[in-house]
Amino acid sequence: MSTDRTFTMIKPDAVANGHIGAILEKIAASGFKIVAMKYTQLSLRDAQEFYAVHKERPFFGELVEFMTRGPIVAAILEKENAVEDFRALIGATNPAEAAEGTIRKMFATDISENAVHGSDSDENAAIEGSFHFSGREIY
Ligand code: RTP
Ligand code: MG
Repeated sequence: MSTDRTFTMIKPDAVANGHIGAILEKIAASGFKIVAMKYTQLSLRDAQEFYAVHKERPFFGELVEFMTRGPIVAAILEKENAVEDFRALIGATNPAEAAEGTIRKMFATDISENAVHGSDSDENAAIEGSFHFSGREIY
């Protein structure tokens, strides 16, 4: 995957609250192009593997339960400086600390149920994108 890509998920809380359209609109308006997208649901195993880096954290069980609770939207986004710019667009992990106008400020419930995921490095963007999409699903 090129370094101009990042990976995102619209998490189960935002999907259940009817925010898919508004979030995708904001992503598009911010200059990101969708190069892959699917509506899916993580299995327990998927979520444990995807968030394996957090497995020793106290919130891991809660995180896995939340992320498998309902469907998500997974997508690969393309833009110059995609990883950093997307993290800026979604805002701080805790919506109470997120800047005005960020996706988490607008749509997240709390620090656990925070509406969206964004890769934190080019390396992780590539790993996470490949976790969800095969080469022929990326356009
Ligand atoms: P993400 O990976 O989902 O984009 O979020 P992030 O980088 O902003 O935050 P990270 O530290 O990677 O945490 C991953 C997700 O775990 C949940 N979390 N809950 N209850 C808590 O204290 C807590 N802390 C983190 C959130 O869903 C967070 O996005
Ligand atoms: Mg993270």
